Amino acid sequence: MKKIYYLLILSFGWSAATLAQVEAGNSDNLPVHQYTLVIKEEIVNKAGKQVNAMTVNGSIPGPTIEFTEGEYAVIYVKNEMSVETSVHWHGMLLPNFFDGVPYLSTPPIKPGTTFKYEFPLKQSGTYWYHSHTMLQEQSGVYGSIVINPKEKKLQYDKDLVLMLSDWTNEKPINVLRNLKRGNEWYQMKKGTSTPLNRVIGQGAFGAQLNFWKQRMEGADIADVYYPSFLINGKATRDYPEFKPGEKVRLRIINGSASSQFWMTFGGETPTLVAADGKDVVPISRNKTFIAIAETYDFIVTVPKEGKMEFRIVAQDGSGSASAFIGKGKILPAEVLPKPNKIEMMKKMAKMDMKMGAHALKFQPRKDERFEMKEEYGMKMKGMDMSNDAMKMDEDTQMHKKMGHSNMDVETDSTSLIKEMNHDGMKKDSQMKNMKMDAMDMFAEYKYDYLKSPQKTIYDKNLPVKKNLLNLTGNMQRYIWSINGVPLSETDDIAIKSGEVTRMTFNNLTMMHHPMHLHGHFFRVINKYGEYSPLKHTVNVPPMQEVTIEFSGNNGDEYGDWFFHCHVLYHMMSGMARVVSYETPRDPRMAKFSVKKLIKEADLYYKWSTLDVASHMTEFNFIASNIRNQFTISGEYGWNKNLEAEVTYERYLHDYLRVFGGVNIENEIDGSLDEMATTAIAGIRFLTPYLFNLDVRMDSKLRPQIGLSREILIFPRTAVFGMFEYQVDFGWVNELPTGDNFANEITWNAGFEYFLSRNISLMASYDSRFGAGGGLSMRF
Ligand SMILES: [Cu+2]
Repeated sequence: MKKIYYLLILSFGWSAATLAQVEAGNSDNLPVHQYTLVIKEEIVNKAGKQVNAMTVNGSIPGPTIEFTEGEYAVIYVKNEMSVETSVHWHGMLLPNFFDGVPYLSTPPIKPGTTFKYEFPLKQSGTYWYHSHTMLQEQSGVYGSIVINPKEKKLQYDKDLVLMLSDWTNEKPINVLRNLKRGNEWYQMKKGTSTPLNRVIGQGAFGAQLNFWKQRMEGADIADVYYPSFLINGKATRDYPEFKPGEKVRLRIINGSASSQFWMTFGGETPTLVAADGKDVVPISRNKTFIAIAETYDFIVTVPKEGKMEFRIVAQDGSGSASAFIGKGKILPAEVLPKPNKIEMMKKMAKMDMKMGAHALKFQPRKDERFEMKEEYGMKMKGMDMSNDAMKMDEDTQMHKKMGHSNMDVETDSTSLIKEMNHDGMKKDSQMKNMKMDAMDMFAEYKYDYLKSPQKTIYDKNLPVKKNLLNLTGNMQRYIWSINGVPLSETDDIAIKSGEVTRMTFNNLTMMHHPMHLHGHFFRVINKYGEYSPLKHTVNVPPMQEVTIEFSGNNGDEYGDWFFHCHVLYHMMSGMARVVSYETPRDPRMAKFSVKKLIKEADLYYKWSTLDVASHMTEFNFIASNIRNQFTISGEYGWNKNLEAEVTYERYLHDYLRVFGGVNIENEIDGSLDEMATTAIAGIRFLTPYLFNLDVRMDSKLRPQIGLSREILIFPRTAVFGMFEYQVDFGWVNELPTGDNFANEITWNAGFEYFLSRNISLMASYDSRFGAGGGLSMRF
């Protein structure tokens, strides 16, 4: 009886506390607007296959939650899954505790529990929410947020939210595992691989050599194969309910895990009115790029006759989706050509630039940001591109001169070249043209169509703190980082209220990175200078530089905010930071260690391969995280030759690792009677031109050097080869009398034909096992 009484008091106490919390948070007594979101594991069919997914209120995407500016949002998130979850409110200005990054700012939502988020709505516009736990966003945990302004300023009749996303039938963790192991299947499946025959066919062999020399395979746009791209959960959507002549505000959100899109519109040219939730100076515009996590609002007019197409195409041209607004005959949107990666390689190879900046450094604690920027990237001598100390107004000037996609490039480059000459650059004009070419390649990604209606410049008296962030990555191992340092090896970036933080992103990779800062809006410095637009996510194109600045976030200047690339697989591979006001940690977070979040970006991934052929069988197992790798391998020839090896290796930086382990080999050719077990130690190194070099010494003091390489020669066919040379000077073993040394050469060569993601046909000749063919399977 006493117990029940006690429980009653407890539960009463709890509800009183909840009320008090509402009152505490809602100190201005704002009208409360409440939603409940239920996250569940369900089987769905989005691309021709029943797969496990995660839904919000039973659907993918989740529901649109709609508010009015000035309300107080109370959102209950109920976790009905077997794993923990979280919800982040993307682009919202809110108290740090409700930002929704588990273990950093907000407690994770354990299975079977409900978490209550609450915050005042200080803004209006189009935003979205998504899980911030592991790869759950790819599984379906995302939806849209619409906040109506107190006073409607824009003229339109109706709203339509268009949530864009990418869909995979694979488990997202397997997608990342395949990226980590370097499985080339996704590019093959998409038809975006660049085998040697195509490279040579397009006269780009020289460019290919240039890339290989810098340890790069080639130009890359998107890593993952998606069987379907979705608009509001489907590849094709029809909205016949809109009447001819009506003005519809399309609220477009890119909720993809790793796909960026080009958007095109049929019918009348639409008007772009907002970006990332903020109004912009309205501009009539059709073809527009939308990076991951960005939002754009366009006002379209429903055609008098027919239905207009809204079309998205993945940046690499690997797929599209369409929505139709209105009724009748289709007014098609422009179909964009597929980008030619080999042409891109040719252009990039012509540029005077150095690729292959480290994604993993030998000394992660050493500040080498400026050296890194100096050494890698595009060399624009005469233009002060390598100097971070560039003043803001100069920056603006330069952007003006470089112009943007829609401007006459000729005039633009001429004035820029004049400027360069003025700065004392004396180079032949051909060189300049090449560089202009290179800049033009990414000119269409510039944000020069966005102008804020109000000045966004900060008080000139505020101190400015500059930060250079080189965006770095390694495609071979799929490690992404900032300044060569992944999240797991770094400290927070300290910021202060009352100062301006100016960050320059210098992308040293071949991929685009949509960088997102939680809880803040930043100015993306563009040609409009003082009127530069405010955004929460900014895309940084390959080998390009973008500067942003921010100061505070509307009264919530405390706590730790996550800051990361919004390509989910890049974030989960280390391209993230914590930006901290360095205020005491919220006591409600005491039980939750941030280490848990940081570890998520440094997990071990495991994979194996098994070859079964007429002459031999081979097994390989690898477990690998950012710095460490364990390998178990065994080869057995039916002619009774065997070699097995277990090694541990440590990555000192991207290309260099030290290793140690044990090797077992038969002593006499064709007989397993005598087995030799030796300890081995050495280094492994990825050389320019992408050869794997293995230099080792065994416990019998026999040095050995090995070299291996694999090259894709046709769309689905790769050739591979390995060469090992071992010398025995008789320091331990006794050599036959009269011999100063003995040597052993081992080699193999063969080809592999990819049948599917996990199965290949293979044929090879091996100096130990002879010739044969069979199957190669990946697990
Ligand atoms: Cu990225």
